Amino acid sequence: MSKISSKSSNAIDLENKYGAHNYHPLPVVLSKGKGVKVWDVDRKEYYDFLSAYSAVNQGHCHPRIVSTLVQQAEKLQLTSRAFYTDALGEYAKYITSLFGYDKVLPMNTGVEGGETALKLCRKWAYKVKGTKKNKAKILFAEGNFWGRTLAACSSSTDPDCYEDYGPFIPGFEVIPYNDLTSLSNALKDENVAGFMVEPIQGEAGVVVPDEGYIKEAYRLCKEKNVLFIADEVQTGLGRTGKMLCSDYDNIKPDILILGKALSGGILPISAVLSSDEIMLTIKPGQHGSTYGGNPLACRVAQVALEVIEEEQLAKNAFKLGEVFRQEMSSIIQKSDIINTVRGKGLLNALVINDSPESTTALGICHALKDNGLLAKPTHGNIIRFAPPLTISQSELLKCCKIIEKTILNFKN
Ligand code: IF1
Repeated sequence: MSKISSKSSNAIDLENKYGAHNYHPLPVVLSKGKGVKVWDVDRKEYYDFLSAYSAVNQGHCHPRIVSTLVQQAEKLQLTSRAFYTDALGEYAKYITSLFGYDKVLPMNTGVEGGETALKLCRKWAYKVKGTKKNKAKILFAEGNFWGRTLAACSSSTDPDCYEDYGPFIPGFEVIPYNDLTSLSNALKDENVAGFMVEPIQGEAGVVVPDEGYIKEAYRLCKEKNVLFIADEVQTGLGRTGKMLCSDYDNIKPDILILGKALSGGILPISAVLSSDEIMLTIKPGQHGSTYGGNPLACRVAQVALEVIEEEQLAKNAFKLGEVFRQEMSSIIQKSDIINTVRGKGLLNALVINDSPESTTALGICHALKDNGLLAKPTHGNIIRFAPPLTISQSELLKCCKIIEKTILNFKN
């Protein structure tokens, strides 16, 4: 591992001294980003293969998004929803027609999107489906990750997420992911109101379910008048090679949750989309947020979506994802430390041939950093590779060479 400069170590010391220790970052101190690249305080260049966990699909500091941010920031930034603005209606019309829903409820972080979706599901259960008060149940998949709130911890199966955060929220039930029999059995309970699921599990290690799992899960839910809630905060907005990962299964989730790249990584913006029947169960004053739907976020989100559409980022992700997995497969032939590559579009992961408790994956990420590419392990032995969707084929092939060189020369 390369020595870090005094500039970097000063920044690291400050963060450690005055910041909470709720992360353990790689020893790199970034100060600039543009497109698929970031630079550290010593002006060393890196390819960003994390994209802030898929929030920077449009590339760092995308010029159109930045200029929209600046223009709106000099005009009107935040009014709260106590008043109307000239931005929210236009944005709401744009995003609902883009994804084919009646209404959008704008929030800020992805987890607030998840919380909003669960509140809508419970409201709908009581007001429309007729579930007995406080009896509504919501299903989640083992390995799910949808944020850090107590509700998110209450549905988590990862001790790092839930340990010592109890007591947990009742009415949540966890079933195995990619297991239709378990889902079908769980749906026998008439109090089940919703099933919230990621079409590909990101944090679990880019776990791609069997072909048709999402489609059949959706059908089973519809059969029982249970809401299918798609958490596309990480998989959405072109990341997996389609606008939505759900598009691979040709289903339209009853509730769709978007976040991260909805702002192109410029500020926290999330959105929950649904039908009038579901959305209008929440009446004025029954849900909201200070910043939700602020004019700055509306203008930024709209242009961030336009960039994805106009630059055909989903198509690029689809094409280059296939190139990436092919390149990784050829490395797997030559190396005994990696055994699997998996993913869709430009959401991929390499499974390291070592135990989840090992530090091999982290060691490889340190070596990748020294070779100019930033990536991070998810669980233990899995390294996620997710560059901005604006990456070119030649940049991608250059990065595959960096990954190959690092893997083949890696000594644990
Ligand atoms: C951290 C993980 C990824 C998400 C999905 C909702 C949210 C996330 C599918 C909540 C957020 C982030 C959170 C961030 C690291 C990152 C992450 F490693 F934590 F699990 F991407 F895989 N649904 N994921 O992935 O969105 O509230 O964060 O805006 O908490 O360390 P958020």
